[in-house]
Amino acid sequence: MTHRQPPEPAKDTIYASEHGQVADFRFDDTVARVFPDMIKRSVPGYSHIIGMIGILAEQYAQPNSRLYDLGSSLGAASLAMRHRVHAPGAVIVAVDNSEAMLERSRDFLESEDLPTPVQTLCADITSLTLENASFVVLNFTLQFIPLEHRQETLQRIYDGMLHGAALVLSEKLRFPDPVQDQLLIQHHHDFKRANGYSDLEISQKRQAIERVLLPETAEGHLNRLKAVGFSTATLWFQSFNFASFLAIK
Ligand code: GEK
Repeated sequence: MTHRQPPEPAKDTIYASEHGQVADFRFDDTVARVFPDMIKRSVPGYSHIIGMIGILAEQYAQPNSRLYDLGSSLGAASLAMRHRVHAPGAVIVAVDNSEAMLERSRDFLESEDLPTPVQTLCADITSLTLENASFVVLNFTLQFIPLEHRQETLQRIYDGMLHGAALVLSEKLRFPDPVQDQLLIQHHHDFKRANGYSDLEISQKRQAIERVLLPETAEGHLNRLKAVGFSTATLWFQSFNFASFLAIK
């Protein structure tokens, strides 16, 4: 069988030159083209979280169930799941509302021959009905959903999950103490600088993202997870102001 070749990863230089008026960040084709480089150089712990998603998916996948990757971008989490999930009849569903992202993700997802199939779906997760889900991933996606839709979106996700199913929720965080908040923002910027981003790139990206990525506190996330019904919700990973939670139905 012949497989699609994944495209060569391109370097993220989107904010390297002066933009004048910096437009709000969008997941368009320009972003999709450089996304693997962008996310690895911008999110501390990203590769670690992706690896752990594979390990967790293997544990929670139930036979004949669905594993959802919500806001799947280029399918990194779906691919990590695909490598480790062997439950018979399990299907991975990768959902994103950016057709540019989904189109590119197909190149990555179809480049390997593995037993668990992946379906891609172009849909808005705020109105998605999940069914028969044993494992759900929201890896840095909820942070882009308007605040007023987050509880309803999580409730819908919870309602589509099987008993004993797990949700991995990864998010950029803010901290109630302004000193702690500033400290971790500063060290996140040190991380980006160490990965080759200039001060201009860091500052323009910050302007582009501040109206579209609205971080909440860890306590806010844990309270909401409990409020929608999860029996257990815990922080399992944190690196500076980036964290991941595990919640069990
Ligand atoms: C990864 N999880 O590599 N419905 C569906 N998708 C959405 C919505 C929505 N309402 N809003 C945003 N997205 C990935 C990384 S990136 C995180 C996730 C980041 C999608 C959006 O198109 C983008 O692909 C993704 O959520 C967020 O593990 O760029 O920081």
